[in-house]
Amino acid sequence: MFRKFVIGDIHGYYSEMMELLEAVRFDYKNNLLISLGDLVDRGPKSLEVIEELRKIQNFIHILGNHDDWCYQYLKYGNEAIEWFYQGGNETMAAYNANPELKDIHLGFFENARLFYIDEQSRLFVHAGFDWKIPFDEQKEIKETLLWDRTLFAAASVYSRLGKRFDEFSEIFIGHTPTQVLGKSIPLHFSNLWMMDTGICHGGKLTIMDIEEKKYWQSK
Ligand SMILES: [Mn+2]
Repeated sequence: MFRKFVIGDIHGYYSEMMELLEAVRFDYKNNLLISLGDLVDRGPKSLEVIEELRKIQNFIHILGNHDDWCYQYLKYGNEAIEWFYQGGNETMAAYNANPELKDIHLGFFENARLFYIDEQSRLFVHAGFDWKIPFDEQKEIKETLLWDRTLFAAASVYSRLGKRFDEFSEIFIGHTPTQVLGKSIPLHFSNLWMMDTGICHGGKLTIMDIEEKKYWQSK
């Protein structure tokens, strides 16, 4: 069976990612994994996370803001000061210790997408989008897709009003940890799923079966 999974922000937590791939018996050849981005920084093994994900045949990488910082570093040597203080320091050090991975990972990041819409009209994006404007008018506005924190707030209002985001059947985002709402499980508001359950904020890492909505979390 072709199973499809979505995983929240991994942030270098390699062991927890492996724990989840094993828990779902992930098939590296025949299953699909969609990452909502922010693979690197903060956790102990950013480069190992990428090395592992490179082995998956059907892997879709949605670019996160941390991934973009890392990409800008690998491509142009940019050492963004805000990145440095949010885990980039350790990631840069890891690349300096493993320079042979720089070009390989640059290629990996170049395959990332700003968003993905599947055949069932589900949207996967790192942070969100401006829900007041049609998606088509903003689908290339990287800043919004990578940094938004208004969509989840709108979704929580929508869920109370019984409204939904009509352009998509479902929306999956990372970026804003569920800890901002006091939870460590994926949150479902209206037709939006918040998948960043805050592994680097005292929470957990989560993987979910996209069709069944069954999810698994790191210990
Ligand atoms: Mn993020």
